Amino acid sequence: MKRTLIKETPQLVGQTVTLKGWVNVRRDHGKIVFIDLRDRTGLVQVVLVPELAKDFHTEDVIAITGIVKQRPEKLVNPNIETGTIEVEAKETELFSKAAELPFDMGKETLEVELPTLLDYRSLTLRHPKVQAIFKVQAVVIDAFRKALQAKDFLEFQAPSIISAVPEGGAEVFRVKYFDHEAYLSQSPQLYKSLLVTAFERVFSVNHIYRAEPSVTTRHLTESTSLDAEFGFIESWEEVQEMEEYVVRFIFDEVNSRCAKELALYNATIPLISEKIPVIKLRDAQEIIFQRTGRDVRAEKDLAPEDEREICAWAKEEKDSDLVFVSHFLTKKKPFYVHPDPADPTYAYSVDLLCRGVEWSSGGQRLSDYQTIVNNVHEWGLSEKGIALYLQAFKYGSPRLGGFALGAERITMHILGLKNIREATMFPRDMERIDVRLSTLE
Ligand code: AMO
Repeated sequence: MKRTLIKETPQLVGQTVTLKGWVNVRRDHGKIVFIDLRDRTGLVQVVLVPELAKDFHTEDVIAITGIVKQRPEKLVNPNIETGTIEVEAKETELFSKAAELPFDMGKETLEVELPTLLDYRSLTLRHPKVQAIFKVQAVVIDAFRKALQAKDFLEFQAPSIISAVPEGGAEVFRVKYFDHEAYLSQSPQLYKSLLVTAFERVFSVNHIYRAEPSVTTRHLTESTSLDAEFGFIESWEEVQEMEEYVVRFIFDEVNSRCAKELALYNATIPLISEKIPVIKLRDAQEIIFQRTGRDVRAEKDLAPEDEREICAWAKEEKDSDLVFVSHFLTKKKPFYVHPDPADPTYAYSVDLLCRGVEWSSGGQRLSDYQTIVNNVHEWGLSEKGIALYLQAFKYGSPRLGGFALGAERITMHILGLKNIREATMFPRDMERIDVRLSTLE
């Protein structure tokens, strides 16, 4: 019989259907057995006589043919979408038997520690609450694409094996690439900027690699970067405005497409005021000093606790979970950033912070060929090493800028997850590289 998807069952009362999926939970009540069956579209309660329920247990893959029955009012389960019905089994079939489980998969929340969650990834990714994370992430990435396509940006595929290090030298993975020195890309930065000189507006969804030598709750060595870059801007504020538009778009999409997933985590979309506040680094540091007495006013960057404090300020004073911090120190930024002509110590750079953590960096880039060349020398880089980038500006470039958002950080903070690894299917960090999925001895 043709397969019916679980989400369709409430519309099929009185009809015979065949459902295929995994046993989520089994409950034995003497002469009657209940199985919550799961497929990619949801959960449904199936009622069986013990002979049909056989020895099916959690994660067995089965088929059930039965009649969809309306549940009496007092037995309606408001917690599942199919809660108004149940399926009375007439026939069952076992497709695949699951081995004994290492932990209880039937609970609403998987009660395992992070290492177990990741060591058993093939199994834990089946849990509905774990799946919700990646459904939200898929919508975040899809919304990023849609937002930029609507503004006429072209998607490009960024290379991962590169020979230049755009974001500074410390955190790179070296790759032995035939007779060349190569790296895993820290960022598609140089490619996206040079592509603006050809296509005006580009974006990419790509992996970036950072040899982060520490284990934190917000750093991965391989993460998903949502990069955008565009030309003919009048000022760095246009970059920040485009980013604000994209973030609003993402929030709207997650809100309208992920209600069920947000509810599982008791999560709400970050509060976004009519206009996300924008504040310069030095002003942010002054505010931190005024609020906490901690004097960070001469620091070259924001420390994690500063980011938390400035987010707390935005929430309290501006009714916003998000805040842009601009004008970081030019010398702390890569060679391509555009200094503010009014005070070149500071750059036309802008980070977006949300719920205590940096979500993105961006800003206006240098576009004058000779200025870039001078900077390359000043930053101690090799002109030959980035000749392809320089070529783009040598032959004419509009004024340009862009930004990059971290997909895992967005997912993590929308759902209130404690560790970025939870928002990554197969996280890479100093200690983890799936040795159990390795062909190396
Ligand atoms: P940046 O280095 O700030 O900027 O990276 C942009 C965003 O990417 C995410 N991110 C990470 N997420 C998890 N683990 C990591 N190790 C990690 N590194 C980065 C963060 C961060 O805000 N070229 C610039 C972007 C630009 O100017 O357009 C860049 O790479 O969310």
